[in-house]
Amino acid sequence: MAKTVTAKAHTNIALVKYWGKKDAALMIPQNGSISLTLDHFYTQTSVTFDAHLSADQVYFNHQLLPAAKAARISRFLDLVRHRSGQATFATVQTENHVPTSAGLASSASGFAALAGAASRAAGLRLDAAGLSRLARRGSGSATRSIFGGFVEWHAGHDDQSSYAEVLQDPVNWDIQMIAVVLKATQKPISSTDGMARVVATSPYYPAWVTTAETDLKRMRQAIIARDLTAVGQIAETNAMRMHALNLSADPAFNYFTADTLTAIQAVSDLRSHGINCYYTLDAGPNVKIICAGQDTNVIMTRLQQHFDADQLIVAKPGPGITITEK
Ligand code: 2P0
Repeated sequence: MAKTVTAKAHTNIALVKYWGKKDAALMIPQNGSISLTLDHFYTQTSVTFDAHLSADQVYFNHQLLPAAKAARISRFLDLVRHRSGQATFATVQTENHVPTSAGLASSASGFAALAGAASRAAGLRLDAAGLSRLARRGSGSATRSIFGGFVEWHAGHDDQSSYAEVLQDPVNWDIQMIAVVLKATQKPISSTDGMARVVATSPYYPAWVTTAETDLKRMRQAIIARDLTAVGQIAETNAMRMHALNLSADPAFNYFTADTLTAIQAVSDLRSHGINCYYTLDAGPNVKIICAGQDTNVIMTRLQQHFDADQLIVAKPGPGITITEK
């Protein structure tokens, strides 16, 4: 009997962002990044290599995906087959507990879980850094979702040197994110294409790489000091600089909707009333608010002037990947 391996990986939100590749084939980023893994959003994926199959079968939330939609997963499985000397196709069952394609980084938890399940099912025994390197080949942000808590992805310069590690886990101080889940319109451009356009055309890109280095240094210190204000300020500025790259690309693009700007304004208002909260934004309309648990009620009350309660999700720091065999 072929063995089935199941992995569960949580999503992460970058506080210092990855936005640009140095090497698209190997997924080597232009700069390092730092993230917080969240407990609320995760992907659970089971992989079984099966000699009876004539093609990979990928089920997403119990629906069989057409080959075209499963192509990125099959390419990733090819990499695992190549490394393990495995020649057979696989059944992949994925359940996503992340709003898909809404800027809540489902590719991060998705490829981290796939890397964990597929590598173990194929007989590879990778340590955490090895898993992180493998997940990177699926999607850059997945590099970080192997680990829990605060995580840093070292940019590196080749396959071996580009991987993530834990900065702080468990996170035993009061920091959380409130995700404001906004109506997802059609994404204007994928992350992969958006960042490639920015690297190729934004005149500000060299400044991004330089300031990211400074942000990484300051963010590491802020995390060690358990300084919510510093974490929030650095993250907010870094996020807006990332989005400024998009606005300065040729042709320009952005991921904001009117609701995004409403949520940003609400955070600024709260702050002017003495509430210590900050926002970050990824490749989608959603706003993630960095704050302390003790301020949850006041922030929720303010946001509910504009948004429904079910659009507001409180997420605490979450764990690293778990892998089980049966
Ligand atoms: C991040 N994002 O650091 C950045 C910030 C979104 C904004 O990584 O091309 O799906 O698969 O490596 O990882 C989202 O892009 O892109 C992302 P690929 P990915 O979290």
